[in-house]
Amino acid sequence: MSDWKGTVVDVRDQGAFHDPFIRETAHPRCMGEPEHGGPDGNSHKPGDLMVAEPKVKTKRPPLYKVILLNDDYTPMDFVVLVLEQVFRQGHEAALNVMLEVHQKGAGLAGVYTRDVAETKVDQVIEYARINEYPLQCTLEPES
Ligand code: TYC
Repeated sequence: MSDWKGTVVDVRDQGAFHDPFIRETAHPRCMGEPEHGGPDGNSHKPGDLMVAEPKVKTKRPPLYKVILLNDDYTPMDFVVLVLEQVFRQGHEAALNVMLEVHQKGAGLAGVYTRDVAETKVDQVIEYARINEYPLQCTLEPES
């Protein structure tokens, strides 16, 4: 399946070439004056179809850091397990993050889009709660 997101525009009336909504950066293959050869060597005349680039630019969604917080009661092994299970970290990475949180008070568990980050926070807090540990984590915008 093609993932091309351009638009096919009917240029039956020649004015379509001057449509202010078709940006000058439309693909050169599709440009060229009616009745003359375009840069691609093809002629373009009324009734031809031309191709315009998509007018809507997509933006990357904002990202959020999930920060794990230290406390005096949650066992280290449980924190490592959370990092492995919820944040899909390998054992060594999980151990290092847990130690960083333990020593510095907070540490980065992962970076995600808002919905995913919120779900991870909920999972950590719920997982800790049913095990009766006070483990907490929070969200913060990536930058
Ligand atoms: N400080 C805890 C202890 O000594 C371990 C711990 C590490 C707790 C990281 C929370 O996010 C945490 N058992």
